[in-house]
Amino acid sequence: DTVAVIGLGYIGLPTAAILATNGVTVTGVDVSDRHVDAVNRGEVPFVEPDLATHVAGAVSQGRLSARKDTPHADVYIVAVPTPFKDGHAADLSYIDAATDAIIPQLRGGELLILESTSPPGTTEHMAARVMEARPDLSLDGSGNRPVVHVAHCPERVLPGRVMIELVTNDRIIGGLTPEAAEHARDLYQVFCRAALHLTDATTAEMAKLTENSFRDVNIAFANELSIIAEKLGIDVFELIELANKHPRVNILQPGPGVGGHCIAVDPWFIVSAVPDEARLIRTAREVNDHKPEVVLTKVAERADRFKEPVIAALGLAFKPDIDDLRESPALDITVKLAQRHGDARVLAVEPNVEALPASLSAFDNVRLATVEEALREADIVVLLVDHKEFKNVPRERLAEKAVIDTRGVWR
Ligand code: SAJ
Repeated sequence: DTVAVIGLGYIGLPTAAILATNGVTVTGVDVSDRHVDAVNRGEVPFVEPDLATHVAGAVSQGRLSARKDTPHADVYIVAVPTPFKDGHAADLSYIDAATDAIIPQLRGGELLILESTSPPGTTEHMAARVMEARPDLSLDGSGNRPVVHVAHCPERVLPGRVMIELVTNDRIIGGLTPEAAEHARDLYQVFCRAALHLTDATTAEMAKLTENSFRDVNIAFANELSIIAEKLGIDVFELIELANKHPRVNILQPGPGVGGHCIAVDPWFIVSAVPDEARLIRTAREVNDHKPEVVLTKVAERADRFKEPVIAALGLAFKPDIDDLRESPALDITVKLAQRHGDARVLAVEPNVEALPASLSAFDNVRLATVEEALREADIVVLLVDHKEFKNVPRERLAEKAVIDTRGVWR
């Protein structure tokens, strides 16, 4: 079988590469010249451990190539972004565009898999779009029309561990029909060594959203505890460590907010589908989104004590030991520090980048600094990301400073 993977991003490209290195002939399709050209040269347009080796190998063996238009294939995997629009509803325009490009290629017998994280009902919506355009086909063989199988198989891999987790994570496969799910299982069996669980499409969509909402709600619980503990004058990290000694308690860690393109987004897809019912899930999002303001208020209280304070923001990425700054609460906080404290100098410390992002370089009171410079110059140190470089800062270097440690690294 030939496979076309639509969308060569953080999920599509690793999936295309791992299928190809397992002997499948894969065409990657992307709207971006940069992505297409990079893949055809055997290169990777973004950082992900081990991905470069897979792509280089697959391309040199002639198993993987990329192009901008959608070819005919036996299996289509759609892995395009589903951002949210105003009001937090999902923007399905990328999925619709990918589907519209596939439709004219269909002859019957193909399998169409949606991998993008999607609100409940999206797989059915995608199938309905195909059926509307192609009344000569069917989803189940009804009327003796050739079948197009449609399934949802959400990605669940952790950025930074994608090439490992593609192989080792269980997968959920939701078919619009049982046959569609079975066909999709045959495909994922090519590279996935873990269990493949078959269900219907809407359950699969909700399973993915539920996993990320579970994490969001649990982080919100920790973040709320951090605000409560502050009020009570106790250390939240000690509190959580002690509560977690109970055999059935496992609280996550508070921080300056929740970032990344999944956990801070996906719960809204549930909320916008069932706004009256999803009360806890909505509140968790609000608690986590409010956390940067709580940190900013704390910094402002400290900054008031200085005439021209030097504020060091340690970490810009959305989580430790990566260079990904997108939807990062640490970056958001640092930008607002620069905005709101015009009289201050802000030292942004991010060991994983070589230059300030545009949102920060626009300010003339911000510069990219090393840990050493921050320790030498800062009056106020705000630890935002638990990067490994920050963990063994000698505590005596912090003694004279106002320290706000949002991750509990220096307890
Ligand atoms: N965070 C905390 N406290 C914690 C754990 C995380 O504040 O105790 C914050 C992080 O700092 C970060 C955010 O949450 O800002 C999200 O980080 P993460 O490591 O929890 O998750 P992601 O966004 O990198 O990846 C998640 C994963 N989902 C789950 O673990 C349930 C991954 O498996 C998914 O594939 C991915 O979302 C996705 O693409 O949906």
